[in-house]
Amino acid sequence: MRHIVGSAVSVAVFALAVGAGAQQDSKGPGRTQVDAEVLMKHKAFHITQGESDMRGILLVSGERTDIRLRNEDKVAHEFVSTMLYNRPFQLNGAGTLVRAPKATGVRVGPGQTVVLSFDVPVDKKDYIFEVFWCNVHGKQHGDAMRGEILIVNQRGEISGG
Ligand SMILES: [Cu+2]
Repeated sequence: MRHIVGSAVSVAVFALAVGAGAQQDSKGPGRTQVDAEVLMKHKAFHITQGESDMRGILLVSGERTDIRLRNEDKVAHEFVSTMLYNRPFQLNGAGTLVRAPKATGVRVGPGQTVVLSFDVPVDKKDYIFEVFWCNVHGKQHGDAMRGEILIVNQRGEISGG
């Protein structure tokens, strides 16, 4: 009997440790480059990478995109978005699929890191807005755990807008 399961687990633990580690070595070998990173801390979202001018997440339409979700709180948080509704995406890490009305997302346990991978939607408009929220702490307007995603056709196209 081969210990395939055992080695898979140690790889997963290593990946998690790297993901939760220092933010400085983002270009180091073995570390996945992501397009955006959202830190969940003190029951708020903090966009630590890939932030738009409007303090939302900036994405480019049609591009394969990775968003890292890091939960540093002691409670579970969710990243649920209208952008992911009816859209295939991959989860890397210990996340659970979450469905809400007209939105889909992932639940991230305390201290966990999950990477979401998907193709950013394409639209005829120059830019479109989508929203994201934690379905536990951000359901109401005015709650802290809500945010916006700005999708542009090309990088830098709306500078000045
Ligand atoms: Cu939450």
